[in-house]
Amino acid sequence: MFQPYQFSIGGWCLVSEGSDPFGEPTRDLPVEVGLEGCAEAGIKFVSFHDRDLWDDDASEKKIEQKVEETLDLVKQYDLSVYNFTTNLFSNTCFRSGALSSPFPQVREAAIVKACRSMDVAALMGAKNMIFWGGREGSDGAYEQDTGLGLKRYIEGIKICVDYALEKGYDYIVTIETKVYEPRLLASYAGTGSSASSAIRKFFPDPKYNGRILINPEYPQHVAMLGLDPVFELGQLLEEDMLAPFIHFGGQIPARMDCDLPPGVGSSLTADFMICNLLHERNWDGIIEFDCRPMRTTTAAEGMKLFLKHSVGYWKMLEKKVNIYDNDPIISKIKAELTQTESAELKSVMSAVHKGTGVVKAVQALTKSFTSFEAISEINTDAIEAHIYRVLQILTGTYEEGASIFEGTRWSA
Ligand code: GLT
Ligand code: MN
Repeated sequence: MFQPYQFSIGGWCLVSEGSDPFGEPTRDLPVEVGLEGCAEAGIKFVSFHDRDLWDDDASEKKIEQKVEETLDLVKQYDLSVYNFTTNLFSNTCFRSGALSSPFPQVREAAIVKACRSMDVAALMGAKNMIFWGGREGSDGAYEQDTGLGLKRYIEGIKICVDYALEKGYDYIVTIETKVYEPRLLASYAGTGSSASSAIRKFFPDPKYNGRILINPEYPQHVAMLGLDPVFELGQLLEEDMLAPFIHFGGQIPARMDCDLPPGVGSSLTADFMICNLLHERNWDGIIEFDCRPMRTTTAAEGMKLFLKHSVGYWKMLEKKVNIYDNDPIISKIKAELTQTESAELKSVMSAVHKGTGVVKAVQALTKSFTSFEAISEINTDAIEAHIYRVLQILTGTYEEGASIFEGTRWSA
């Protein structure tokens, strides 16, 4: 049964003021406007950084009080806290990095702040604790040996994970990947695949299985490199490394992180492929918007419109997934793209999985093989037909569009 996903949003998106490095804030909306907008749009969860709620040097008492106030406030709008995260990038003390800084005093500050946030995450009932390592990188590799920097960063997170495990907290710890920004050159473990391999290397003990995962931000943090997020997504799903939520928004490819509203500046087909792959793989998770209204939006009405658009855009993608799943032309195309393997190929694969008998299996396959010329004769036109039909579904022209398939083997 098709299960539509639920929604969450970063609390910081609701109060974002529209400033950029060259311009002052363009709006000043109380968080209540955003929370009310979430309730109206059907967003059920909201997430916070420690620093969204109190100053870094706040007393324990102040923090406890703020936690209570925040839980009360979100409850008034029928929302609950989904993620908690520690801000290791805004305070000027982290200008040389945080968990990875070459200065031990700065690393100490990062550990103190992050572990304090691990306690708060538990108090707030957060389902996940996010580590976004924006400052864990370099403006030009002048700081330290880059391998050592990575080790410091991931071992810093490991301190926090162990701290939480020893305290018996049951939330998941996630690394949010972004390859550069705010550092100019690179962040350590800045792509989904590099973070995934770092987790394997630094968290080998099975006690960590499923406890430290990756939360990507699609398409922003991948499209900013000019890459297509759906490839990274496939890897994370295949490796069981995908967190139970993704961040979602809009991004112009090959630009700094835009955090535009979903769909704005993005590729509609890539967004569809993300939504489709998550559903095809029966991923059970939540879509957390990490994006904001454009700078030209200044009033409450615009903020609420942005929230409704964000939810509506994702629901539109899911509607397209439903059409795609039930489309007779797509099903014929898909049948060609998902053919069963020959007995010989199956034997090779099972030998590889068993770890023995590969040579014998490849020899049998070679014997049954016809010729490269014969293989070249295979008809691969289904691939192009596939994208044409997807475009028709996405643009709502699939009814009249079906006519271009008439007379072909994919005709309904
Ligand atoms: C920052 C970053 C986001 C992260 C936030 C969590 S902070 O805005 O660009 O993608 O999710 O720390
Ligand atoms: Mn994010």
